[in-house]
Amino acid sequence: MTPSSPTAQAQTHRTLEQVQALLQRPLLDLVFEAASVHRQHHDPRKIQCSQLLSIKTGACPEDCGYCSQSAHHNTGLEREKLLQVDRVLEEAREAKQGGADRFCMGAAWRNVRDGKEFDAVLEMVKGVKDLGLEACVTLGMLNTEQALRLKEAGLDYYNHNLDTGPSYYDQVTSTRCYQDRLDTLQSVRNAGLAVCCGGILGMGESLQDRAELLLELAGLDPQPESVPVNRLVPVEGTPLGHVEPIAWQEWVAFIAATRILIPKTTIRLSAGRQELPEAAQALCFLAGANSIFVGDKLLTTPNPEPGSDAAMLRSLGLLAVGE
Ligand code: SAM
Ligand code: DTB
Ligand code: SF4
Repeated sequence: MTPSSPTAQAQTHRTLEQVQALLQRPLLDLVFEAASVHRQHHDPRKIQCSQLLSIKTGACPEDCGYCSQSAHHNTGLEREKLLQVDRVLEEAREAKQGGADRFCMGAAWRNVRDGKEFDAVLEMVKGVKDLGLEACVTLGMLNTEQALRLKEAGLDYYNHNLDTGPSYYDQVTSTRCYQDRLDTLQSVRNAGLAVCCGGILGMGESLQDRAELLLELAGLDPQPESVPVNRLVPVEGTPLGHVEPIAWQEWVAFIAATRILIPKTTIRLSAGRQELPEAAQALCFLAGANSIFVGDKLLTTPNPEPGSDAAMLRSLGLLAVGE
């Protein structure tokens, strides 16, 4: 699949060159346009708040170069078996009390396998829904039948990221290919689940790779309901553990371009907010970001303290959806 495939172009009416040019526009012009698009489709004061929990940690057979949980890297992370359903629901209850409106459960699996563990995940999804939260899971690859079982359990979103553009993908992960990711996204769609699909900036990719990723995301038909934009969290022991962090301006530009190309989606400032000054986060919200991860931990790495996030939102006149 090339980034300038007919589907991608028909959806966005943009070529790879045009998306690259968009990412390179003077930043404040780009933010201004994105903010206008954002205000046509969304209430600019509302911020959707998701909370993450790693329900099965480490020892993943995939070799994603950024990931603390890959068995191929020596990150010192303690591996854990699948958590008990009750424990997960206790965490979900606390997340709701803390102001989250969606609970996202992540497992370090290459793919979903039918059996007791998947049945337990279905119980977790049901329990999270019974608490009145939206439910999202990210479990690696799956087929349509498995996606349908998640849908029947009440799942709202399935997260499965394309991570980067197709040309750069094999530099980041070698144990699967881009088409595997697209196939899983299709299974998710077949089951009628909402798609949460985004990527990571700052893995040494070029501007063209970022433009390719944007074209792929915008070319999904229908476009994803949710786009998480992660800034690489460098993890010691991974091949990307010492990559120079990208400038915040590049994150803002990517978010603005995402808002212009995928106007109706929810854009999440995902991993990497910890190191991002609040003023830069404010610019991201202006450029169309309307979601964050809350809680002091992502899956295995730290996230800003809940109190400081609440204060940031208040200071910007923004409201958590659950408030
Ligand atoms: N194993 C499943 C998969 O790969 O789809 C689900 C869990 S995986 C940890 C979810 C996503 O987290 C990845 O696709 C990647 O985009 C993001 N992620 C993982 N480690 C990261 C890091 N160090 N920095 C930024 N994003 C990261
Ligand atoms: C996504 O795009 N980002 C989240 C979620 N989807 C699963 C994960 C971020 C993980 C950051 C590294 C860690 O904490 O292990
Ligand atoms: Fe495994 Fe997902 Fe981490 Fe890749 S990103 S190593 S698939 S947990």
